[in-house]
Amino acid sequence: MSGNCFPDRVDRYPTRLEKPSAPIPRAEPTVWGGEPDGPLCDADLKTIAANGYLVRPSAVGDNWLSPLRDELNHIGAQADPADPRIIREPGGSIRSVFQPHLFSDVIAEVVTLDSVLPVARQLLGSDVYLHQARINLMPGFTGTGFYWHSDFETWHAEDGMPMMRAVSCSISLTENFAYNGSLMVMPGSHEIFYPCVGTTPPDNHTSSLVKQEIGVPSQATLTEAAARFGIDQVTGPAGTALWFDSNLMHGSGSNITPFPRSNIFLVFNSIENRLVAPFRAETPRPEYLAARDGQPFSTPSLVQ
Ligand code: 6CS
Ligand code: FE
Repeated sequence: MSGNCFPDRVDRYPTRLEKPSAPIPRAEPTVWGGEPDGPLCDADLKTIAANGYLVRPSAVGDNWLSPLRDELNHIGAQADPADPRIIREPGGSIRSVFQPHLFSDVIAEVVTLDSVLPVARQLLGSDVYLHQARINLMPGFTGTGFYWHSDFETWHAEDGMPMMRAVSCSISLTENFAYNGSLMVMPGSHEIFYPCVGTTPPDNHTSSLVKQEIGVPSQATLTEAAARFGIDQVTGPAGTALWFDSNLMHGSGSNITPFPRSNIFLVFNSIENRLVAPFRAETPRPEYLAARDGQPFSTPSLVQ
């Protein structure tokens, strides 16, 4: 398929094109709420607005970490081989599990912690719902990474997310060192949308979740972006939350160390940014990858 499936719709961020196209400056704010709207102070809000990401240690207390790790092992052990929500590495080990909050009450509780939901609401300045939730498991020795990408590029093209008004919260369950496949980000890159070359094949998600090949910038684009923004590596102890904007350029290398890396990954979208038909794919991805009828969280925790 080529071109916009819905030519009458305004597509502010055209991507999956036939040939390279110039970068597009971001139109929307990154931070939609202010200091009175949630737990983040003005300095935190300025940091994420400028860099596109914010690291918050101790988002999940130590008492949560071993139950959560147990849940991950439990989900892995119980996994139905036919369940499409379980994504495996080519070698067979589990790479990601989508909708883990439906497998585990403990994981569901994490979503509504004071260090999680109210932050998402503050950043997006509205009620929010879960667009996507997953656990990522990067085992020692054999874990493979994620190539450079902007999440928004996929969510816009394949899921029909209209605007950059979504934020991801990645909570580490193991220590992130510089050497065990921790996330690399290009600080400030969330301000630029880099259109990608190549049309979306049918059922792209059946391969892209193991190895993304469509919707990744060219090497020339990444070279320019890295020269402009630099690369930060996000390290920190288990329990740290990394908040990052939907359009931040990020990726990770493989993990050949013995130290596994696992995290709970929650994507919040504003209820004012609900999905429409995909901008560059014939059919929407399944609900477990991109919620179309996600329920807004109606009982926000009180801000202390
Ligand atoms: O497909 C998704 O929703 C997410 N996963 C990958 C590998 N790339 C785009 C986005 O981050
Ligand atoms: Fe990503």
